[in-house]
Amino acid sequence: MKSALITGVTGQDGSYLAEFLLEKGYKVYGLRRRTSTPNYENVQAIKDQIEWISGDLTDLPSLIEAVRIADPDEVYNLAAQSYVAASWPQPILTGNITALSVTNMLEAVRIVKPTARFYQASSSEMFGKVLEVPQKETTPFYPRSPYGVAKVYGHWITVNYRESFDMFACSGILFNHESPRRGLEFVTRKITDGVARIKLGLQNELRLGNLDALRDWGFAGDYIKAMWLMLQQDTPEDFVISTEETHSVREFLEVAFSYVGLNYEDYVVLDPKFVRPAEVDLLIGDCTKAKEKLGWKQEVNFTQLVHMMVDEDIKRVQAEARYANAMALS
Ligand code: NDP
Ligand code: GDR
Repeated sequence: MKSALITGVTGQDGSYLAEFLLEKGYKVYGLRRRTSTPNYENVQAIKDQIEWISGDLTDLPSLIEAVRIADPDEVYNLAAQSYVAASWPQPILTGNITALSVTNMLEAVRIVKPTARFYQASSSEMFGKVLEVPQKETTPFYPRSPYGVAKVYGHWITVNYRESFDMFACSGILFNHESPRRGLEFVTRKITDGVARIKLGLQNELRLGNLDALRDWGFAGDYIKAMWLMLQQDTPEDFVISTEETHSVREFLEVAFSYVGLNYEDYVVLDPKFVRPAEVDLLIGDCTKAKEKLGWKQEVNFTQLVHMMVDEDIKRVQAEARYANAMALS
């Protein structure tokens, strides 16, 4: 039985990856950090199948202990301060977790189990300012946020450990990927949650920032398969994972609102609070290398993704409303 250690297992990608690896017969160890109110929402269905290890990405001793306990064949380093907008008000925290802590994780693996295969969650945010379209593995980086800068560090330190210590370490440069488990502050989920609340009469407007930003949006459940495929290769390499299509925030709004018979222009309010100090205007990835070498391909397209997220949010908001009504009557 193979074993895998996942950091960030309670997040969107970690939860899908854990389910995928459990189905493949892996023993899955999940690193969880201490919080005063633990949140297992994404992993509720598999919580008892995960071997939980306490630790924090910023705390090297806890990571050394985690690798010692798990003795993993594969390590997936998904934990991060992953919200770009929060990286301006919290640049040091973002640097500590999203950048420097990648070295903590690599050190823990190098010290305890250097033969383990290591996956680093790199990001299309590293491309930032548009220098080439579409973006691929050889496109230069020009990050536009403290988050993007931190991810560039995480990316290069992973390359460096591969080259310095001959470790099987690789980075997936993943473009935006979404799902019903996406955090509520990210624009896609903010929109689908808003659509559900507006449709059910619980909200009457949706406040957003830049509607012209273009993103290459895929489904998280497809993307975690690429992470696994990268660690099954003969040699460690970095891969872009994307859908090769780009859509604006405005297009996402159109598809989401029209799906429930509404016009987004009647509800969306532009709010400068959500406009960023520097923006990534256009992301579209070329994942030819992944298609050819990994045999990876996306299964869920843009419209299916938006509809899936709206459907799930309507179900969830309805259930919450029913519960609130029942509590009010009891
Ligand atoms: P999420 O924000 O959903 O999950 C982040 C996870 O990291 C959570 O489990 C969180 O734990 C954990 N975490 C944060 N800080 C620490 C810490 N100090 N110690 C231990 N755990 C910590 O992110 P996603 O699942 O969307 O993304 C996974 C990774 O992929 C991230 O590194 C992200 O930056 C990167 N990425 C994501 C893309 C996307 O479109 N989703 C695209 C490209 C890269 P807790 O539950 O306690 O908060
Ligand atoms: P992003 O995702 O920054 O691409 O990072 P996000 O959904 O936050 O923003 C996408 C685009 O939408 C615009 N936008 C808004 N965004 C948010 N969150 N809220 C709003 O109200 C709003 N209005 C407009 C943004 O300006 C931006 O252009 C995600 C994260 O998952 C990262 O961790 C990951 O590395 C990258 O994707 C690839």
